[in-house]
Amino acid sequence: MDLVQAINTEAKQRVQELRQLLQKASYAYYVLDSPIMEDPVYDQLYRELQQLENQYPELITPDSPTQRVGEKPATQFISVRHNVPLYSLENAFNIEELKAWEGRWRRQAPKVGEVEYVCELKIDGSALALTYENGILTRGATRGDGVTGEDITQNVRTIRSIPLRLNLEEVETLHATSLQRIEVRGEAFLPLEVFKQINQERQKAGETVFANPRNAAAGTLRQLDSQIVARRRLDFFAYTLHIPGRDDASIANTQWEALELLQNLGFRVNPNHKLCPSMDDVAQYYEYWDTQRLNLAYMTDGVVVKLNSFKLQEQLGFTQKFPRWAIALKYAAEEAPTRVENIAVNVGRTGALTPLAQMRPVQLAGTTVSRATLHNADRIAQLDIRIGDTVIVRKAGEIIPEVVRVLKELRPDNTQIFVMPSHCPVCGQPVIREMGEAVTRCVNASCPAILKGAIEHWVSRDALDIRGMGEKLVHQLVDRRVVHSVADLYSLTEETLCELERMGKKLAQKLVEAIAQSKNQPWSRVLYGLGIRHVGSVNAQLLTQKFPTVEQLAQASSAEIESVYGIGEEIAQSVHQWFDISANQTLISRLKDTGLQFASTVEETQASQSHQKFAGKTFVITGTLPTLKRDEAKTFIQKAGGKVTDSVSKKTDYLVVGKEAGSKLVKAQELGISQLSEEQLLEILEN
Ligand code: 1X8
Repeated sequence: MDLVQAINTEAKQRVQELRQLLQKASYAYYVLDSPIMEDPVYDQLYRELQQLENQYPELITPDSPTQRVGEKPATQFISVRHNVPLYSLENAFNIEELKAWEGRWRRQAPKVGEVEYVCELKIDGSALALTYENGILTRGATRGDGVTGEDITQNVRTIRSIPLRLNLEEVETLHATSLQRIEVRGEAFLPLEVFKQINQERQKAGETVFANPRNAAAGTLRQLDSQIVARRRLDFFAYTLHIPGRDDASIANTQWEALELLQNLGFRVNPNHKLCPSMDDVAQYYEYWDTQRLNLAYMTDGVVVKLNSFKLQEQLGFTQKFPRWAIALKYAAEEAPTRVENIAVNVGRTGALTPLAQMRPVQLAGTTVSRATLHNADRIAQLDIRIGDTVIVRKAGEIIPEVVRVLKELRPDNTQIFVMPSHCPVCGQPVIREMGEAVTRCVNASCPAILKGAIEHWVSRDALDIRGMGEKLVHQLVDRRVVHSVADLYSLTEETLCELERMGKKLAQKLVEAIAQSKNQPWSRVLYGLGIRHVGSVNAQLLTQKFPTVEQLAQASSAEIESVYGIGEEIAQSVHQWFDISANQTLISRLKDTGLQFASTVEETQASQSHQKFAGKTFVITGTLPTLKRDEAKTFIQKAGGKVTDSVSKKTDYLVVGKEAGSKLVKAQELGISQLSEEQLLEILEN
């Protein structure tokens, strides 16, 4: 062997070694979510591999970690035919429809007795078909119309949780079979955080925003430049395994086994799948995830229910469009089209003018929606919404409905463009819009709209909780000029109230009593009730814990306020400025004279402290906890006032450790950070 050959052999060995190391590290990080290597170490090994490959280009293989990001953007995508079509799923929207589906498949397979179902979360992303030959990723294609899709292999390679090389040896040995060619299907998706970030960037750049994570994922996958795709941090959950030309089920007999196999091959499989021996279990899973899905880092719009047995799946087969052995059990639609009939302008308690779309009523997430906020003039211009347009409205979780986009293709000729008024629609005074601000405001301190809003907020449930003081009553009090400030509520008499519409002696008496009762509400509620910008009820509690009297808070500097755990600069400034305004000082002094609470009692201070067991403490969670999901543990800690971060540092107070903890545990040990088991964590919280 001559010298050149010897060097080559040495380089070849090192290249192989580096690839193995990098592949393991990447798998631990992206699939197992438990890193085994520090980032700088990974980067160094990666650079070493890159250098060797530059030097010996003949050593480059398609499964090398350096091949994840391609050099040249594609000019177009090539159409490819799927070996096995990618079917879509039939939808059911409730348990009755699910039971009807069971009835249908049972009629087709009358001899079948009890069965098992596998429930999986339906991911709001974009389906991919991946082909592996001899364990190497050779093709990644979009779903397309289900029969033909587009070859987007270059982009698929950038998804870190998709293995470029499968862990074949172990699986083949275990099953005594060879997997020359397999096809894996799954969902590529954008984590919600990435989705939001992309939209923020697009909005800043004046580009149109993606309506949902599915569109964003699909749009990203069809990017011609794979460098852009790599930056978008797509992720992937695998859910179907096909072995073309072999249906003897020798390697997996059930969907449950297939999911395990996919995991063993090196794929990320969504951990929330469940084996359900009855329809009741399926219903329970569906209900559980209806609320829990809101805590996930990605969007789900339903549950996929599949018959577990491959034999039964085969027996049932497919209709023209769908498999008969699976169904998507969807959660109530949160988006729907409707028509904008008018755009009104609402003036809130901060004086902000908010344009409101008045729409033809539609059913959304189980409620009727006829109004949606349009936020401000910029948003209207950006979406280009006109009166008469057909729009898509969305209602997500607790949030008020909003217009997501305009269906421009349905725009009639006679639409009207909306113009923000130059005068407050309530008090008639000129409005202002400050430089660099999106919001138009009425700045007339005695604007009835602002006063009404302030009083409604003051009497609301989380503030002073004055029962019986509804919107209509507040409006009358302001419109008849009986009340000019929240302080005036405390001099209302039964006689004055009795002069109002629909007010009897009994009701008036009750109201006066409720108003008097509110004087016993704690300082934190009073502070919240003042309606200072950015001071919600949680912030009010944080502030009153640190500043037990109004004097202490009023005299605090911005920096002192900001030093409260959980209070940021914007909030601190807003509070400081509020107390600087003389009209507000007068208000405080008048309210104090009525006997309202502007200081915490000793009991309150103690109670709030014992309530907030983890106040000021920072936690990191690592490994798999025995019973709690990570998000659940996180919520528990946050509710007790703690903060949960992703990486261990000197600032970490506790590491919550589960099974198969990786580098975080090592680092915590190095730094001497206290560890807690799930059991210990729960014990502290319960005591
Ligand atoms: C679509 C999806 C499936 C699954 C999850 N998310 C989806 N969007 C799953 O089976 N876990 S299956 C599927 C289809 O067959 N069209």
